[in-house]
Amino acid sequence: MKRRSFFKLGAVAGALSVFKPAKASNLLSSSFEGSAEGPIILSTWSHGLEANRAAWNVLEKGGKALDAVEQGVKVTESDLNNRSVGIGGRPDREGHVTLDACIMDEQSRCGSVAFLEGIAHPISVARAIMEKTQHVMLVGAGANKFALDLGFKTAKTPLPEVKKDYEQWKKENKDQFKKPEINHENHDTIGMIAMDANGDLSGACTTSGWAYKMHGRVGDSPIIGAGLFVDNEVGAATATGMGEAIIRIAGSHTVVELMRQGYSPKDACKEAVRRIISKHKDLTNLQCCFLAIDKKGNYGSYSVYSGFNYALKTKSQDMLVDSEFDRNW
Ligand code: SD4
Repeated sequence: MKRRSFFKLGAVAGALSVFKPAKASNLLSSSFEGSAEGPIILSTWSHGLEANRAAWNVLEKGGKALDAVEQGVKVTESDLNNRSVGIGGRPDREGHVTLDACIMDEQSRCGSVAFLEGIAHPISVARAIMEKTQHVMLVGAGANKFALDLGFKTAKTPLPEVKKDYEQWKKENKDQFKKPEINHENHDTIGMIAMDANGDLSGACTTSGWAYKMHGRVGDSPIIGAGLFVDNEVGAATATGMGEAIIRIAGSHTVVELMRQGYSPKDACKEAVRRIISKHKDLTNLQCCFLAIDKKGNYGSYSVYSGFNYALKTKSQDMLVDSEFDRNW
């Protein structure tokens, strides 16, 4: 089936969502947010714009989506000013910056790393686990040893300025078990999904996770099926936001399976958000966002609260799109 050409409903929905504090579902009746021909890259949040451009350098030369997503999210991992991806990230409650990442390709091969410390590119460690071991996931000391054995670049974390913020946070937060806060101020995981010129899909997701989390906590981002899922027959999805809620509904896998059943990417994301909302009595600060693409190049997103946006890159587009959402903050 021929792919439809892009139309700017996503941008229109975004503009409306800025000006009208109503449920976005009331604003746009189309079940499609957008559609593109040829290679396409989608990634979460505004840092995705720069990441997408690096990924595009791979795809425009006819490269594979797998290489594109790895190169793309590495840009964000390298950004020392980014406080929730890579080695510039914020630490857990005990002062450790623990990094989570995963990658998945068109053959359903996948690699994942969690609770990794002091390694500059968790996404490449995840890829090495996928390509060089019989396993899918390595965590903690074993993952660190694996990365060091392969000669991965190291870094001292937390960065001095991040440590200063952490010391301040400790003074102000004596109650270590206070309710988590993931809102429009403190989110930044990058999830990237891409389709190459061959029509093959891959995805990558990388984060330092929820700032000041419990030591040992792992979120959705490195969990295949939660923070990321790719099925080359159907589509790909990634997630950002409160990892615990996303894991509970196996979020990204749910989105891909809904697309298999015929849901558009946007409607699949919306249904995943509906499930999250229905399973939580208290939605305070419970932001969760999904972003998806199908095999025809249709894409869409949906979030619990307003404020989520994603970066889109195609041959003719390089833009940030505001997601539709269920409720305003
Ligand atoms: C986590 N999902 O560790 C990540 C955090 C995130 O936007 O995406 N924040 O739960």
